Amino acid sequence: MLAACGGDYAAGDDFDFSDEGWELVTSFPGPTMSLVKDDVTGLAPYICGSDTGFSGGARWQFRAPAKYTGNMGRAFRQRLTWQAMTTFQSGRLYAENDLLMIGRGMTLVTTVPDTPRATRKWAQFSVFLDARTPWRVEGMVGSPLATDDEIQTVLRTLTDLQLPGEWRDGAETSCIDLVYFGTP
Ligand SMILES: [Ca+2]
Repeated sequence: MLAACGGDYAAGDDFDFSDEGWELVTSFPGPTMSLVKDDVTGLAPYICGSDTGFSGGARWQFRAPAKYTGNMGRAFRQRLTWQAMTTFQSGRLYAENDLLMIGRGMTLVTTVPDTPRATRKWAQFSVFLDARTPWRVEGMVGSPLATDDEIQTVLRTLTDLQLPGEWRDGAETSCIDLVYFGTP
């Protein structure tokens, strides 16, 4: 475990120095990622994705860099926490967006509700890295709830972690900060 910024976690980012290798996951052309190094709120730095409007059926996500992957078994029964903020002019709010963990042979998805409803207002998010959060097994009939064993297996063989990015069907700039994976 690393001990930094006053907390324990398996991997984390506050974006103080760079975008740390985060990227956007998108199935359509358009959204671009940026590192905001300074802003009037004094809350920078953080990373953002900007899109120009409705993106079709699939929403875009933030993909965590390599340090969040590999054997992350020590994150089991801990939490993933982060903050998100969105800036928008118009468009409808999505009710939720997906959070994905992909391990060897299995993709787990949970939907994250309570999107940031006001423009430029940071919101705190937290999910459990165990069955206390309803992780669903994607690609299986009925998308059954994942068991603790399945979640632990995915964490031990993690190849991809994707946090919600897009929150609206209109143009937006949506940002994340203070990501801590495997934190108490
Ligand atoms: Ca959008």
